[in-house]
Amino acid sequence: MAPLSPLQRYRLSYQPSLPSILKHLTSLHPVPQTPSSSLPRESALKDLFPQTAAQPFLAFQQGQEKPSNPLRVGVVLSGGQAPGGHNVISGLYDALKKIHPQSELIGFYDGPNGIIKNKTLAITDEILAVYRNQGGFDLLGSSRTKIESPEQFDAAEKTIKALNLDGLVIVGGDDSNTNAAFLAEYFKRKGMNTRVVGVPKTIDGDLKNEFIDISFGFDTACKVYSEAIGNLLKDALSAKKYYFFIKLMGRSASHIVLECALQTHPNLAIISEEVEGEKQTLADIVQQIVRMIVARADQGKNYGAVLIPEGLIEFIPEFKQMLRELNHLLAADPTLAHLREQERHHKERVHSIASHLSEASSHCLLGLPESIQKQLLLDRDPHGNVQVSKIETERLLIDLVEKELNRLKQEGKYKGKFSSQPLFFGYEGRSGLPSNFDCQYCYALGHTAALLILNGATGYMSGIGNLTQPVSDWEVAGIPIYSLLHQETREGKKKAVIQKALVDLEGAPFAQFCQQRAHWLLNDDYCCPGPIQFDGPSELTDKPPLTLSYEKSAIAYK
Ligand code: FBP
Repeated sequence: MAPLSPLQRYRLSYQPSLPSILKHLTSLHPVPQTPSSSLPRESALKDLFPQTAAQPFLAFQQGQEKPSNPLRVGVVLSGGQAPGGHNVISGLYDALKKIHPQSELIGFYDGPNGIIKNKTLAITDEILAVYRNQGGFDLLGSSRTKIESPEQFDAAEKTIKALNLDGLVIVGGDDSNTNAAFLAEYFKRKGMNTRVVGVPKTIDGDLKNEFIDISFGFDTACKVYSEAIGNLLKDALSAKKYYFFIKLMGRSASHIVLECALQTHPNLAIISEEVEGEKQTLADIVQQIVRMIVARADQGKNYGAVLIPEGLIEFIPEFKQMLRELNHLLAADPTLAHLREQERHHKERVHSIASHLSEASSHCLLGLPESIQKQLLLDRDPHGNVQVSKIETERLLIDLVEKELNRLKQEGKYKGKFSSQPLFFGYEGRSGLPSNFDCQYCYALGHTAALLILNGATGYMSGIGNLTQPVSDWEVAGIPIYSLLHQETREGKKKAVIQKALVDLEGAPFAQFCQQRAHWLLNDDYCCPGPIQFDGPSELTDKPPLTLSYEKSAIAYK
């Protein structure tokens, strides 16, 4: 393991608080709520989950103490890193040891690959001691491998049987938790007693719904980005010479942009869901930025900042259609996949691909700069998604804005100076030292996963509610993953997946943003949140995300 900095060492001694209800795990009893099968569902979905579709939501209440045998549980980290992953593991480990001191926790290396290949690490007090409250996923590593083919299911079954596991905890986003639901169904069908439990992870914040307040990692990542954005805004105000075009991670939804905008007050923040809702074209977005720059230049201000969501391109109607066609085409035609590898003849290659697209999509693709065309044609991720983090939307926008400003300058309609800096904040937020909020949330999620396994629940997600209240009042639940599934077209095929939660344009956080944004446009109302605080008044150390607080207070006032 790499050496620890003084702050990392100091954080090892932080003891996350637990919700009161989780303090006596072995005396908690599940209380079944509404069965998830009573929710409206396409019958194709029900057919995929004959064993697990009818499971109820689970609440827990204190009852008689029930001693348990030792449990053997496996844990895997899946997908992109999110701050707090190590605390899910430490919460799970501590809970298993409380349930029975001889319980064992076995970590799988390299994400789901480790399950397929049976690559494991027996987790001990000593191993865990240097990972408590630390960022990253480096204890076990991670991957985006999906357990999908019959051979992979077979390999997973062999591993789980060889290790004789009572439970398997899958820490992941929407795709990984979907995978957890399929594995739970498969194990049950095979008569295996291994319970599969998911934990909601992703910095993107799009794994949430009426049962899940927020995925872990979102809070820390947004605080890391907001610190940097706040500093850039101060720099803009000091030097008065740059426009910062800052792309922020979040493959689909704009939750990160919305949260960071509310924390820092940039001059403009683009919300992909609004772009789609209002059917804005790329030209409309460019015009919106240009209008802001011209208006500020009229006040003698030639500096500022624009926040851009990573997934923007997929929400612009003309791009959405083109990407749908491209995904379908590249998934179906191996000849084109081969062409993708021939880097030298880009023009020829892109024209050949465009000739298979509709007229509008072909026009859209051919009208883009070569660098963006190349990025759009890169290999899809294992889930069939375009790798939006590799598409330099911030540079595309700068390019188009600059052209338009030059045109206006020639017409005498713009007299300012435009000097820009493209930035992308993504990976640096995914492995930061987790905030107190994420440390405590993850520790509680780990405990709840152990509780679900102890109570024989499979195909469930670990759920913690009431997150804007003091930790002692947080609530605990088992959420049937089936209840979160719907059918979606991926790589040209219908698939059961957990629906990503996009920014709700009717919701309280977006309403807050709309109320303030006109003011941010011209005024320098910049806010500098500074670095994550671990010690001090709880107002500084334990604040949940602003978007979550606005959502919860809106519910309270309904
Ligand atoms: P998860 O959904 O797996 O948590 O990952 C989200 C994310 O961080 C996105 O914001 C980003 O687009 C993507 O991962 C980048 O993936 P990769 O690590 O494969 O480059």
